[in-house]
Amino acid sequence: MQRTAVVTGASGGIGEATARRLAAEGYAVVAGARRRDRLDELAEQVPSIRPVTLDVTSQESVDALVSTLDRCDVLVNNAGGALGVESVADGLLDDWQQMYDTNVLGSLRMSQALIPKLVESGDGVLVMLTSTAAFVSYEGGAGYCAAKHAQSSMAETLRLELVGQPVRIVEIAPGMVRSEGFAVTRFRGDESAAARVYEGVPDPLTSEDVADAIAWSVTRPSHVNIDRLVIRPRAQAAQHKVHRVSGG
Ligand code: 8X3
Repeated sequence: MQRTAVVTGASGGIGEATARRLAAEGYAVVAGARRRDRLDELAEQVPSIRPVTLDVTSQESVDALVSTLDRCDVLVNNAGGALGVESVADGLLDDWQQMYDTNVLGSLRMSQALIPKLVESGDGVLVMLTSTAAFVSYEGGAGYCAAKHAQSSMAETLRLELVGQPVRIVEIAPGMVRSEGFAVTRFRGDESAAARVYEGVPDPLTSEDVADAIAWSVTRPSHVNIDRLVIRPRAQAAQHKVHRVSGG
C-alpha cells in the first residue's frame, strides 16, 4: 500500500518543495493550502500530488480534508509564517493573533485530527516545521518567536505523550531560508525590505534544502526518531551572526 503524506501550506516555498520531494520519494501526497490555483498547477506537474483546499485556521476546513483520507502516514505541519517586524511595544495584536492561529493552532488542529490515522498506520511521522526562532528571541521578532517557541513545545510534548505508540515526532528548525513569500509576507509586501534580509549572504538555504532535511528525517528506519534537526546556511553561525559580502 502506498504511503500517504499530508503537507500543509503546500502552495509555495518549503511546503511546495516538500510536497514535490515526498512525491519523488514515492508517497501519495495530499497538498493542502488556501491558494487552490497554485495547488492545481502543482498537481498537474506531479500526478501523485492531490490538491485540497485547506485553511488551517478553520476547524471545518481541517475536518473536510481529513474526511477525504483513507490513511495518513506522514503529516508535515508547515503552514504558518511571520507577520510584522515591530517591537513588542508597537506590536499589532492582529499580527500576533494571526501568527498564533496559523503556526500554533493550525498545527494543533491538524495534529489532533490526524494523530488517530498516524497511529493506525503503524509507522506514522508527524513533522513540525519550526525555526531557529523557536529557541532564541530577536528584536522585532517576538510575535513570531513566541509562536515558534509554542510549536516547538507542542512537538516536545507530543513526543512525550505518544511514547509507546507507533508515531515519531520530528521537529525541523531552519535558520535563514530564502523561500518564496516568507520575508515578503513578513514585511507586508515590501519586496526591497524583504530582499535586505538576504543581502550579501552568499548562499541562504533554499526551500529544497529544507525539503531534503524533511525527506531524510521521515525516511529513516521506523525505530529512529530525529527529535530535532536545526539547519542553517553555512553563512549563519547564529541568529545574529550572519556573514555578508558587500557588492555580492
Ligand atoms: C525564519 C528564520 O531568522 O527569520 O524562521 O526567524 S528567522
